[in-house]
Amino acid sequence: MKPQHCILQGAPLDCGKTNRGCIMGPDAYRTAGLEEALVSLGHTVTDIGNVTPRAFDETPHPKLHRLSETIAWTQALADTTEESFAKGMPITMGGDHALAAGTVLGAMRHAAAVNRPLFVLWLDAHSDFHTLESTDSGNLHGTPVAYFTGRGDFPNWPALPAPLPFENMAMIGLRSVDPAERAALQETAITRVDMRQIDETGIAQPLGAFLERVAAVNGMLHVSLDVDFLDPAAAPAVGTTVPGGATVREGHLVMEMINDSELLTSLDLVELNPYMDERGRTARLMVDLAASALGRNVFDRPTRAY
Ligand code: 6HN
Ligand code: MN
Ligand code: MN
Ligand code: MN
Repeated sequence: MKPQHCILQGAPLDCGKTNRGCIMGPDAYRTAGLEEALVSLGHTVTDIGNVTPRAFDETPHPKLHRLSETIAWTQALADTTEESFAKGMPITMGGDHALAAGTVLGAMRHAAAVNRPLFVLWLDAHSDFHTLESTDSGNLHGTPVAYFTGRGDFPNWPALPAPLPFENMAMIGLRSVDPAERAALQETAITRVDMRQIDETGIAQPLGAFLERVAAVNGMLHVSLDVDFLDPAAAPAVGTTVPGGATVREGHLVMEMINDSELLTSLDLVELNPYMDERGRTARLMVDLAASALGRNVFDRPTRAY
């Protein structure tokens, strides 16, 4: 990856689920040395601080948790992300995965302005493909993919320039998909790579095929990395633990392939719950994965305990 101007934006959004703690995520990434890691790789970095949502009025909804707050965050993050694209590469330090509604919308607006297709790589145990109707938990971090692909009604949410085409999306690491999400996914052209496929074919083959499709049309690539993509033994600081996730090696391989592709244009680091971490090990691992996506060589990984 050529030297970039990285725009670190904190998104301490914690409204996408009932368990609290992701509010501390941005400061955990700062403490774990994200900026220093990127600078050491030859990039320049501006940390613009934490985004704040506009004032919102939360009228309790019978099913959906903190809907107005999530909409307010979506607007603020879309606007900030769009502005950050004018300066460099937005790297969003979450915050829970509801933030991706805003960051992907911001990336969509930028892609429309520069007339390039946007692709999204979703690294997650979950598909986050619920609509406001189909969610059974009422937790909106389970809904951003439905929002930005134009599936289901999201009344009062910011309008999309155009829905993200299903063909422009890959989900890798799947192992916890609710029945309604699964039925809906099967009707789409979203590339879905579950842990069984990863075990059978390796992770490099399906990822490489997706990156080739992005490169073939000079696409922009937004990567959304959920902590629970990783196995909880390696990354315990997450509220939605699902055993059997990606290893540290698979995580680094994915990130190194993303770096080699030179396609990355924006990155989300989501779902880190520092309250559940063990002496910062998950925050450090996430920083190291981000560094791999931005050019850290396999031989240059720091020797440090996770
Ligand atoms: N995430 N499918 C579950 C739900 O509550 O709808 C889990 C969502 C997890 C969200 O991965 O960011
Ligand atoms: Mn997620
Ligand atoms: Mn997840
Ligand atoms: Mn669910």
